[in-house]
Amino acid sequence: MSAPWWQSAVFYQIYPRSFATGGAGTGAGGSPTGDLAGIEAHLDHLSWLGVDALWISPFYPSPQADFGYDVADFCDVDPTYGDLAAFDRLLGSCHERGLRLLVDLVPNHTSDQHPWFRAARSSRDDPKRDWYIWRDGTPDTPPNNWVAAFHPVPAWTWDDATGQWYLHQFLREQPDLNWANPEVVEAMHGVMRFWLDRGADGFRIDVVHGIGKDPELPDDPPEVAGIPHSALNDVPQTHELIRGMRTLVDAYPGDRLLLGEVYLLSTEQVATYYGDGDELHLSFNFPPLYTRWRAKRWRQQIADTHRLIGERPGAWPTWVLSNHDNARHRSRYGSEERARAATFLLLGLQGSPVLYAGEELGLDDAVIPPDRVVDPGGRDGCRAPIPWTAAPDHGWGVTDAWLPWPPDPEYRNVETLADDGASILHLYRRLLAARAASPALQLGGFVLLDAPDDVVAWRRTAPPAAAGDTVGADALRSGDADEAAGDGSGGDADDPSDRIVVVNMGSAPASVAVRGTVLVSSDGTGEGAPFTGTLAPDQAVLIVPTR
Ligand code: TEU
Repeated sequence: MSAPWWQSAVFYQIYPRSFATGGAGTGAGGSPTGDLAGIEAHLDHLSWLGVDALWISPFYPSPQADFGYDVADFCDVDPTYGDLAAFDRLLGSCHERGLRLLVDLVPNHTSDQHPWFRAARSSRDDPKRDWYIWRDGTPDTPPNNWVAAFHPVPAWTWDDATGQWYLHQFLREQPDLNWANPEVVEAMHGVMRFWLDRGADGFRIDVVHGIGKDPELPDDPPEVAGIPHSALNDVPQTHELIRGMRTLVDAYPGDRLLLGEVYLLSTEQVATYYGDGDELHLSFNFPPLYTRWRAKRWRQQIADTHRLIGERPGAWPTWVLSNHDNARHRSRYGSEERARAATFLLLGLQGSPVLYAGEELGLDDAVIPPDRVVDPGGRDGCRAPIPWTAAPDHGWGVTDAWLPWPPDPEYRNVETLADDGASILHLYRRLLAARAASPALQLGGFVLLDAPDDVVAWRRTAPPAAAGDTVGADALRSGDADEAAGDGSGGDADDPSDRIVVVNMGSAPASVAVRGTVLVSSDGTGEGAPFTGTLAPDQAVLIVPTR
C-alpha cells in the first residue's frame, strides 16, 4: 500500500491577513490586509518554491478580537478576505496546480458574537444555553483556578444578565463550546462536512486537545497553577471526540487530513493524540520549536520524537519552527546562517514539515511600536505582511499595511531574492527539490548518528532501515571514516535512497567522518563536490553518502 499524500507532503502555512492582497479589503488599488484572491494570485510562487499543501489560518467572519480565531460563522468568509466564491476559486486553482488545501477548523470556541453564543447568553432557558460551559457561583469567585491564555486572568467571565460564569480558555470574547452536548458535536461535524463537500483536503485543527473537558472541572494542580489551562487540558473525553472526527473524514474519498494543534508541551502527551491510528493523522509537536540552537538539546528532541511518534504504529512526526503564534526562528536563533541551517532540520528529519510563509525569505519579526500593537497575545511581530517586491508598497498597493513591514524589506522580498541565486529563498527551493527527488528524505527510515558535541547528524534510507541496521553508532566521530562510509568503493552518487544530513550548531568549525557528495549546502558552498569533512559554524549539508 502506498503512503498517503500527507506523509511525504511539505505544508506551508498562510496567515491570510498578511500574505498578499488581491484587493478584497478596500477594493482596487490595494489593501492593508491580505485576502483569498491575493493567495490565489501568488500560487505560482508556491509552486515554484515546491511546497505540496497549504494551511490557511482562519478567514471566517470574525470581530477579529483574536484575528480570526474568534469565529462568528464557521460556514462563510469574512468580507475582508473575500467570499465563498473566492474560496472556491482559490481551491480550484490550488487543485489545478496539484496543491492541496487545509482549512483551519476552530472547534474549541466561538466568538462571543457567534449567533450560538448570543442565543446561549440571552437566557438560562435558551435551547443553546448548554452549547457552552456555564457554572453557578458568585461574581467574586470563579468556579475553579483555570487561567486563560495571553493574560494571567481567570478562564471564566461572569455574565451579569444571567448570573452565571462561562468558560473561555482564551479571550473572554472566545467562549468554549460544550462538546459534551451531542448537539454541539453534530453542529461541528456539519461544519466539517461543509468544507469537505466543497473539496477541502482536510483541516488544521486549532487547540484540538482542548475540546473535551473533565466534567468535574477540577482545579489545575497547584504546581502548574498560573500556566494557561489551554496548555494543560489533557483528558480522555477529547480522544473519543477526535475519533468521531476521524470517522467522519475517513468516510470521504481522497485521504482527507486531520492535522491537529496539540499545544501540550510534552511529546509523550502529544503522541497519544494519534490514538491507535484512529485519531489525528498528524499532530504538531511544539517542544522542538521551543528548543534552543544547541546540538545536545536538539539530539534529545529528535530522539524523543522518533521514539514516541516515529516508532508509534499509525503515527508520523511533523516538524515546525515558525508559525503565527511565536517569534520567527530566524529571530529566535539570531542569524540568517542558523535560519539556513535550520531548514535542513525541517526538510531533512523524518516527518512532515510545516513551513510558515516568509521563513523562505529569512524574515525577522517586525519591530512593532507601542501604538501599532493590535494582538492581545503579543504576536504581531511574526505576523508582519510579506514583502513581494522592493517597491515602497512591496506589492500591496499601499505603503502602510495592517502591521509594519518586517526588517529590510527592500532586500527581503520575493522579487529580489528570486533574482539572487545565493539567497535563502533559493536554498529553500533547492532543498525542497532535493527532498522531492529522494524517497529516503520523504518517507525513508531514520537513524540518528553519533557525532561531535556541537553537531547533529542523521541518516535517511529508503526503504526504511531494517531493525538492527544501525549505521552510525560512534561512526561519525572524526577518524572513524571507514566505519561510517565503508571503503569508498561501489557508491552510487545518484542513489536517491540514501542521504546523510549534518548540522553544525557550534560556533567553531566541526569535522565529521562522512564520505560522499554534497547535494545542498546551507551557505551554498561545495554543492556537487565531494564533502570535505569540515563544516563551518552554523553550517548544514545534505550528503549522498559513498557506500
Ligand atoms: O493557539 C493555541 C495556543 O495555545 C497558543 O495561542 C498559545 O497559547 C500562544 O501562542 C502562546 O503564545 C491557537 C492559535 O494558533 C492561536 O493563534 C489562537 O490565538 C488560539 O489557538 C485560540 O484560538
